[in-house]
Amino acid sequence: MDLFSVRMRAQKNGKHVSGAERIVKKEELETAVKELLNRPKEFDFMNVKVEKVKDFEVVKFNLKISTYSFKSPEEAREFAVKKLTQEGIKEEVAKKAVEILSKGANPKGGNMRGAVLMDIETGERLEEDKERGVRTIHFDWKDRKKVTEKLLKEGYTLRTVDALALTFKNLFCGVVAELCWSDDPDYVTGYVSGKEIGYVRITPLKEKGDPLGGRVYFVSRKELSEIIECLTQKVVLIEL
Ligand code: WAQ
Ligand code: MG
Ligand code: MG
Repeated sequence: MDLFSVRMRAQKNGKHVSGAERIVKKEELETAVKELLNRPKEFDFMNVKVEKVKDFEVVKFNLKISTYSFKSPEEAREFAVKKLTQEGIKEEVAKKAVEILSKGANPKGGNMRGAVLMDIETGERLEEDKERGVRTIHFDWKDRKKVTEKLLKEGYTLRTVDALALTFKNLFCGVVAELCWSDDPDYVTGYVSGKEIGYVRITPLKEKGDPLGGRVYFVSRKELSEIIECLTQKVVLIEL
């Protein structure tokens, strides 16, 4: 089967506003390009890159999904730390991750484009470029349409659809656990994930109106280069 990766990134006034990827068969290319073209509401620059996929792996999604609601971000963040410790992350390391995201993970202020890589032993940040971080790319649902219909019907959101696939690729690549909440000021549900705990949706991980968000990938330092290579190079199609 010939597959193509279609990646889109759009900017407005020099600022990133939207980005997404689809991995599709040749006959679905036109639809995918159109869909991505229409994704950003406004933009003044767009780059659409189409590449033939050389190697790919199909993996079966096998995380349980759960949702927990709290009265405040403080309680929700405490719960996130507790779940991360159930995945084997030390409490002080998990707390440090929450603190980094809550202050804005970019050392220059605000958000990063990609994720923080955090040493599970020491809590040190291991990503080389701390403004950009590491971006997980080259993953998609094998049957995105079917998965989207199913998850929306079950009450999940389009963000869940994308985040589930992203975090599943992360865990497949050797990331031990992940902490995430959105940079969208209106989207306050985030998650922690891991092979044991599954995909744990937690709301509200921040106050409404807060523009800060990000991702922390907990990794073992000795696997760092393999993990980064997998996250950025390996093409993974996920079957629900
Ligand atoms: N790879 C690594 N990090 C990324 C990527 C990527 N491909 N895309 C985004 N990030 C980082 C970046 O720092 C963003 O600022 C941050 O994550 C948040 O990104 O209801 O929408 O796209 O099931 O705003 C969770 C869904 C949604 C919870 C998270 O994140 C649910 C979301 P956003
Ligand atoms: Mg996004
Ligand atoms: Mg966002």
